[in-house]
Amino acid sequence: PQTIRLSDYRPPAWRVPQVALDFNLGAESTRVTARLTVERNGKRSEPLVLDGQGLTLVSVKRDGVALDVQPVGETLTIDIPGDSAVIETVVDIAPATNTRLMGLYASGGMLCTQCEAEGFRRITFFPDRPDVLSVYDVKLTADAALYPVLLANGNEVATGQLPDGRHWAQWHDPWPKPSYLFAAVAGNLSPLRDTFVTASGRTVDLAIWVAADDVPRCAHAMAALKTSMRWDEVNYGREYDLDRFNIVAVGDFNFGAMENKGLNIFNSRYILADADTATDADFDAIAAVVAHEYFHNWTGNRITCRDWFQLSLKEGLTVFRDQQFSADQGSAAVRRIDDVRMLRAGQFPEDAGPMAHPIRPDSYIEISNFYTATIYNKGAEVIRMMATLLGPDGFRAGTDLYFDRHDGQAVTTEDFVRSMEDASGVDLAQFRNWYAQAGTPHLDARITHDAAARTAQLHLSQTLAPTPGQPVKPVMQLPLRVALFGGTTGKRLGDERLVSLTEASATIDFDNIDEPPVASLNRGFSAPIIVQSDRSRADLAFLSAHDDDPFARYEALQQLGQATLLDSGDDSDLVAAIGATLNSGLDAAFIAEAVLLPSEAMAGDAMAVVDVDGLHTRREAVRRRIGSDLNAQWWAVYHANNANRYELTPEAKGRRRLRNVALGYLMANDDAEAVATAFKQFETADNMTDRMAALNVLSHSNAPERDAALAAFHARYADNALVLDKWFSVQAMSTRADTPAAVAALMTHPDFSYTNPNRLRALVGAYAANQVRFNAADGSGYRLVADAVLAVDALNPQAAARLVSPLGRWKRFDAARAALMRAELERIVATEGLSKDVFEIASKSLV
Ligand code: HT7
Ligand code: ZN
Repeated sequence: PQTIRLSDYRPPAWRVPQVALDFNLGAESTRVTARLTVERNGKRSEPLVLDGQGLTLVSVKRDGVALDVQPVGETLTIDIPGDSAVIETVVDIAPATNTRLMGLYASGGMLCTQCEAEGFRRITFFPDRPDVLSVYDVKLTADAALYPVLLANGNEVATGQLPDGRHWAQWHDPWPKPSYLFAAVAGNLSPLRDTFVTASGRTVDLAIWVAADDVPRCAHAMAALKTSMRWDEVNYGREYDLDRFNIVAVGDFNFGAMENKGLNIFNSRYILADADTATDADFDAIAAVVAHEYFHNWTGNRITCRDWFQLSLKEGLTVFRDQQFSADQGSAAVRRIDDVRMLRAGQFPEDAGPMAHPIRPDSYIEISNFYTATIYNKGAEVIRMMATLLGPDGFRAGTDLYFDRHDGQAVTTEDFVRSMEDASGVDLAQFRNWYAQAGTPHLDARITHDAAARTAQLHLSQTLAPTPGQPVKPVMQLPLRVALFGGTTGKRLGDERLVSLTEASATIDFDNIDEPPVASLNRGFSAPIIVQSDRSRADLAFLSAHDDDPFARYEALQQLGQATLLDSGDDSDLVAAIGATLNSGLDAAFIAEAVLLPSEAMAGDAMAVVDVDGLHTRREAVRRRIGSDLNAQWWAVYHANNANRYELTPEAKGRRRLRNVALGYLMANDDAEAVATAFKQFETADNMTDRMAALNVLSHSNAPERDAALAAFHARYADNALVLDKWFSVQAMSTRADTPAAVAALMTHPDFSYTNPNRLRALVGAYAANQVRFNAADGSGYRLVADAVLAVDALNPQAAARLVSPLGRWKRFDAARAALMRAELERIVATEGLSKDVFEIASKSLV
């Protein structure tokens, strides 16, 4: 397959200011007539080249005259003698057999589109690249009984009935947009409606479209949408710009959601929620994703990407904005902990592995493979660092300038950074390395104290290991929030400082230090790096009790936990620190996160070679010790946080979380009282958070209640696909030794399906994240995942490719496991007819 390179970028030879699309919709066959007004871009002499994939071409006309042209491969080339023309193409497509879920496809009786990144070419011939912006007029015609609702981008301008039982709707989107933001939906859908009055007084009609029975489950998403709309006005000065905003939820979707202009399409898991079917984490994820897609209206839609190498321009910035939004809705500290946990679990391993790439990559084979944690989450961290360096006013001035300067354009990450610099006067020359360099910087920090001089020195040095294609790394600019605490008084010694480390090493001086200091480093996780320091276990325990930055306080306890998992020594200081945190009187949500041990995956990442079984044994032993030594405290926490009735407030969510963390520790020793308590909670819970938490702790146990709970859960939710996903996941994540066999059996369960990405992720994706059981020494986990990759690749290459990366981590494991993983990768690469999606990840993983 061909490699696409940033260095080969050229502006389009032809612009397409106007597009008129006419869809004659049917699940088996849809006819698409496209009229493109095309204009030569400056002095370019090339013919018009249109992308098209899987289209049956019926006819082509240039200025009304039929042309005898045929596509070659996946392009259709049309000679145009003058500087402009109207090109009309007619194609047939087959939504019902579109299992890739890209382009126009059928899901749950409806027809819907997904065009990002390159799906529009599966609908009609078009220059399918983000720097071609067009105004769209769209007519949809369909059977009125099967598809009573017809939606597209923008505003509805006309509707009509036809004598044959069909009907039509005409939509106009006044805002020029790239083809990846096109959307259309036809279905038997019902709306949850509302309105929003913008800051300037315009009323916007809002609707979330779902199956009629699901309408009551849309209230939370609607509330989140309205909160997001106001938040963007207040925090970024951004107002919504159409009369309507529609959201449609679909059951089959490759990703979380899609920000199509005025017509967002969502994976139903990020819309549908009520207390009986969704956990607190689901509710939070819904609000975050609704906000994320809404915020794209400015960061992505009004200002879009010049090319797909600039993907982080919209994704990193929009994730940063959704993180800020979520932080404003509840505990900012807990949100930051969650963001960092996700970064460490998903992005750090990617940055240390064979697919490591900068947030602005240089090349790709398949762009769908680059919707990664690096582009999204590290991209957000890079924006956050700029916000830290510029300060709140400088950052806001920077985004204001960016919106003013580039509204209506397709731009680059460089354009964004320049706006930041120009508005703030802050030089970001060295900072730009973050866009071009892959890998996670390591920072070494040591503190010395001169009691006589009353000074302390913080000695910092940074390194960045080579990554594929980047053997030598420049020095990075690291914004580090640091503070010192008095080891005797426990007080902060002076103000927090923002250190901008621009050298390979530096010493930071502190004055008036009268007692031995303990350093609080990278507070708030101000830079996305790995910190190694000379802080002792006692220092970490001290910070876990005294640090006034909540993230740093959490981090101190996590590092103590990590040290405990990696040593075989005494763990009493950890147990004591957890006990003290339980008694700290801090917010329940914070305590719940702080007292959890790092995951096996996280601890494994810190080892030269992951000791799969040793780590599992050690972590379980430490958990049992924490469970038994603090047994009375866990019971007290469990009972004290029992709510009388369900509420969805931040406080109630925090209490549920802490109570369920307590239940996990109580279950660590599998004792009869804890099992009975978990089963009772499972049976009597009035909400999914508590029911699922109980099922989760039971899933690891050998008690007979486990199977009873799993069976009851399945029976209760047999008709709810999103909840059944949880049933599959909880079994795939079980630490029980029989999990590999259980997962193999679940692959043949009547409710399992290779074609639904949510179900696939719920079973195979969850299993691949179960470090101790996926990495079973006999290689059965690797074989199962590779088999799934090959089975899914024939249906949905994007979904298949996402399952490959766990096998790409072979260098991190012992020789026997590495050989087994490589063998599966080799088997995948040798398979005939492999998609370029899977080929790219599997072949790069073998290097
Ligand atoms: N911008 C959207 C990306 C997306 C996507 C990418 C590849 C294949 C399918 C997809 N569906 C949506 C989602 C977002 O970041 O908001
Ligand atoms: Zn996005």
